[in-house]
Parts: sequence; C-alpha cells; structure tokens
Amino acid sequence: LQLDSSLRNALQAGDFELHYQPKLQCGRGAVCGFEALLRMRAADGSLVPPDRFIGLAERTGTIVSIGQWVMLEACTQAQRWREAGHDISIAVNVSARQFRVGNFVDEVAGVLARSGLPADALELELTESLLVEDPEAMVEKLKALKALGVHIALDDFGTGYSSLGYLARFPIDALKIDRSFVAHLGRDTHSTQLISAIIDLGRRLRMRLVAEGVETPTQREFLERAHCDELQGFLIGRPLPAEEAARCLSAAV
Ligand code: G
Ligand code: G
Ligand code: MN
Ligand code: NA
Repeated sequence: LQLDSSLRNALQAGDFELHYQPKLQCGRGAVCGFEALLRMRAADGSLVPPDRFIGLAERTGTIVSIGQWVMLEACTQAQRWREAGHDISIAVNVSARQFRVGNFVDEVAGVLARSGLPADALELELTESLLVEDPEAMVEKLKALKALGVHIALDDFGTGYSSLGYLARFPIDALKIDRSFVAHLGRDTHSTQLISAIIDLGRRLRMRLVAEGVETPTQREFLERAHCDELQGFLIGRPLPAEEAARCLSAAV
C-alpha cells in the first residue's frame, strides 16, 4: 500500500475490520478478554495485515482517525459481550502518534461514554519506545488515563529500550512478554531464564504478566508453573472476526 488517500478511503468505506484474539486467565482456565487486531479488507476480498499499512498511517497521521475507529469499534463489541453475560476485557493497541495527540485522554473518555464499556474493562497496549521519548509528558498522560480507570499494558516487553527506571515510575498495570522469548522457551536456557526474571520483576512491581505467542502445550505448562497471569497465542486461539471469536467464550480452553 502506497497511498495515504487509499487508507482514508478505506476508513470511510468501512474496509477496516477487527479480529479478536482470546487471552486465557491461567488460574481460572477461562477466557478473560481479547486483544483487538486491525485488518483491512482488500478489493479482492483478501485481508491485509496491519504491518502492511500501520507504518504509512503513522507517518501520515491517518493512524489517529483509524485508531479512533478501532477504539470505538473494540469497546462497542466488548460491551456487547459483557451485556450477553461474559465478564471480559478488551485490549486495544495504541500507536505512538495516536497517544501523543493532545486530546487522547478525552478521546478515550468519549469512547467509554459512547460504548457504555466500564473503564476497567479497557486495556491500552503501549510500547516501551513511546514512553521513553518524553517521559515527563507521558507520565502525566498515563496518570490521567489511570484516573479514568483504564488499564495500561506494555506491549512487546523486553524488546525495547531496556531502561528499567521508568517501569517503577509509570503507572503500568501489565507487561506483555514478547513472543520472541516464548518462542525459545525450553530450547534455549537464556530465554527460559529471561522469562522467569521478567515474571519475577513484574510480580515485585505488582503488575499482571501476559505471555504472547503461546503456541505449544509445553510453553503453556512452563508459563502456568511460572505463575504467569494470562496467556495469548495460537494455542489458546487465533485472532478471529467477532462472531467466531465469541465461540471460545462458552468453550473450554
Ligand atoms: O495482528 P498482527 O499480528 O498482524 O499485528 C501486527 C502488528 O500490528 C502488531 O504489532 C500489532 O500491535 C499491530 N496492530 C494490530 N492492530 C493494531 C491497531 O489497531 N492499532 C495499532 N496501532 N497497531 C495495531
Ligand atoms: O505486537 P502485538 O502483540 O500487538 O502483535 C500481535 C500479533 O501477534 C498479531 O498480529 C497476531 O496475529 C500475532 N500472534 C498472536 N498469537 C501468535 C502466536 O501464537 N504466534 C505467532 N507467531 N504470532 C502470533
Ligand atoms: Mn498488542
Ligand atoms: Na506484542
């Protein structure tokens, strides 16, 4: 994709859609929430993954409008599931550019009001690099979001700038352990020990630990034994359109 105008047109035409990937709560053995993942429906009906257009949307700023649509759509869907009796949360990826917009906190408050979703059922996924660029301003924004009652998760944790200082200073609720660590579990002692250390670190800072990219029963067993809180990955469920994703709400996982 080369043209920003095609992204704007796609947004207007309703060509974006969200897929939902379940997260398993370890202790309960049940799905406790979903991550909303953006896709674009191409003219030939195929699905375009986000890494093909998010970069462009970031550079041009269109990500701000797309991100607003994503947040409202995801929260509205999550609230439908909650009204059907499922006590689930929804995680939404927020790009750096979207987060830095002056009225981002008001946007979030507006989406909660319009969707009816309780604030504590929304988790915003941010990346480490976003936070370290302008830590003072970011701390203020995170505090304002925390005051609304939403949760903050650090996405792809362990792959960014490894300055640990900000972890304690920022009001972060959850760490999402990057799937590159999970992929090497059991095969390389380095990754295995790193995951154990990340879980220990998160626990001491009173954060929830979410492992990404869980693909095998062996990985699941290790992470459950290590007292990871939530698991996400193809073993638990693939990202699927809302109707199909909802099936795992009543099924055993
Ligand atoms: O779903 P998939 O694994 O293809 O996602 C690839 C990348 O795109 C991930 O890093 C994910 O965080 C990002 N991504 C997916 N959906 C969204 C979204 O709605 N907004 C932003 N900013 N990034 C997203
Ligand atoms: O960066 P972020 O965590 O938002 O990326 C989520 C992306 O990871 C989604 O695009 C999703 O398709 C992908 N993903 C989710 N589960 C797995 C998994 O078990 N294995 C692999 N390889 N990718 C996964
Ligand atoms: Mn994510
Ligand atoms: Na991630």
